Amino acid sequence: MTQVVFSIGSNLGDRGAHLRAAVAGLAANGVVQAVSGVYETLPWGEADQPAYYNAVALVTGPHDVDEWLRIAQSLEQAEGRERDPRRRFGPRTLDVDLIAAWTDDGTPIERDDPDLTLPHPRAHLRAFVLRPWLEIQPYARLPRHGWVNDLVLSDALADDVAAMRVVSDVELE
Ligand code: A4P
Ligand code: MG
Repeated sequence: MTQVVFSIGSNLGDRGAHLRAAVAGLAANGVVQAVSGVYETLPWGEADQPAYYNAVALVTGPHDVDEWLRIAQSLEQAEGRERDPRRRFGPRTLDVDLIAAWTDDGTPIERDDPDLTLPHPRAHLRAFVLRPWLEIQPYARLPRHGWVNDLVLSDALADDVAAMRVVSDVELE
């Protein structure tokens, strides 16, 4: 049994429908304990692409983290995800990333493997991950980086947090 914080994002097609499909797919593989609201966010990494819808889900289930990665990738494929090797941070129908994971005694799972890095190597830089996570877990800690609340309030993320907009007419559960 593991507990995983997933980040889900979409900036192509029916963004809300892709995120709903991701949450339904996670629920089919475990218990979705909480899902954040949906945030519209400016593209991070490559500016020349549409705005994203982003959300975060807290999930427990009888899978190890390698199995969760395969589940995440199969959910992306089911939503028609196509990878463009020239655009590392380019547009996508659905991205499902593992942000952090814990064993059932609450120990953080840390990995430095490029195929699965935990915690996610860019999570601490991303308002679109940390702000929705804070909404569902006010006392969360990002392993290796500390309190999510402190990261959200840091000067480095202030502009990105201010630019996020809550999308009130999309519900994921
Ligand atoms: N991988 C390693 N660690 C992980 C992990 N913790 N979770 C490997 C998921 N995958 C992990 O991922 C590339 C490789 O990372 C995989 O082979 C996997 O084994 P990918 O999903 O195939 O490709 P990607 O999505 O282009 O890469 P990645 O790393 O997921 O991209 P990012 O860094 O997530 O960037 N702006 C906004 N506002 N909102 C977004 O959601 N997303 C991206 C994608 C860029 N800009 C964005 C957003
Ligand atoms: Mg990904």
